Amino acid sequence: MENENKKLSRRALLAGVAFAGVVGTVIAATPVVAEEAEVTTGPAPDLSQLTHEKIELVAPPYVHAHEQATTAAPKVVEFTLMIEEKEMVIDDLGTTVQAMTYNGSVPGPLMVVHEGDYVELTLVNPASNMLQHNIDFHSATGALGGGGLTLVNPGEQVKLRFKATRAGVFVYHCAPGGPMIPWHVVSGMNGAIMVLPRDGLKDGKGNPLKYDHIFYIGEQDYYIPRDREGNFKSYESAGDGYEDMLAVMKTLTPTHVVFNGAAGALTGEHAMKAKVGETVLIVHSQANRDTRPHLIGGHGDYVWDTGKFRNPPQVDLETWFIAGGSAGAALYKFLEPGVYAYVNHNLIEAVELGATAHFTVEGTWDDDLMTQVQPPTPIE
Ligand SMILES: [Cu+2]
Repeated sequence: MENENKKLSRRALLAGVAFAGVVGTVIAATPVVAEEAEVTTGPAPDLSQLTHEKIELVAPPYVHAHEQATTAAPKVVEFTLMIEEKEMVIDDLGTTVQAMTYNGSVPGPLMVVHEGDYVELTLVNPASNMLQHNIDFHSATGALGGGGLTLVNPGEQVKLRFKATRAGVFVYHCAPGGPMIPWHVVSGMNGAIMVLPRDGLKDGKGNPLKYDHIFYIGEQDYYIPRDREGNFKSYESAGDGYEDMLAVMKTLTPTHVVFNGAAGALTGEHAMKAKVGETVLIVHSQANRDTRPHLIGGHGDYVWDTGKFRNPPQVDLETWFIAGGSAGAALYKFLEPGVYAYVNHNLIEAVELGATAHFTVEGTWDDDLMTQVQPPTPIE
């Protein structure tokens, strides 16, 4: 198999289907599911009475404007994701990855709808790209989460509609078949969607919960090959680095674990901002690997660690667990000003591999919650 893999040209990568015989199953062009199971199509839904809303997505950690609760009837919410293959710098050494992105960012943008809405996604794979891509929504039902209906070659676009029937935060990611799946995901091709309950978030006892700000943090593990001297290698295109990256991927040991595409993407001048007394909702996704978010000096007041809003949130958490392939959400009201680090509390991953973000919080210090009773002084 090693030898066969080596023979695969960039052209074969482009036609991901060529991998079918090499490793496992692969998604052929649409319709996929019908090839393996007998499928008939039921009546088309009548959506003619529903209003359509077109949403312009924004790059993480920010999130497009949305209502936290709604009394409106379900809608068809239209999004467009433009696939962009591009070189990205991922640390302060200047290490690069030939990233695969939705809308040019790692992670892709957070989409927000309400339970019962229809998501209508236009997925565009411009001719300037080299690879086949698609999208698997963990919030969608059937056809490999939509992956089986959205495989597009460079120069093609496709439109998928699914009904958002389950409330929560969910990962979406590229899944073009076989070994292409993990490769695209660890090259950055993942994001999240938030399906809010129509009547908004609740505390588990029926009381509404609101947030003043929402931030979307996508955690990304990268597997960057090194040369003989141990320096990170760079490649002309994603395809050129494929075999080397696959070898690193198979060690299951990432070289980088970062938030929003690069070490330092959410620290210093890029820190997220809030004020004392404000409540933030932090949506955290990890499409490939387990993680354990922790807000240093703060808490998770209400945490949906599995990310699904029908489950009551847990309260007062110090650290929470997000399983690889899922997203979680944590609500926290800042009580003290200062800089807060938000980390993956595998502290090696936080400090050495990059998984640290910052919140800068303005306001008045509450001496009752904490004070330095005696500054550092020589021992009496
Ligand atoms: Cu892809």
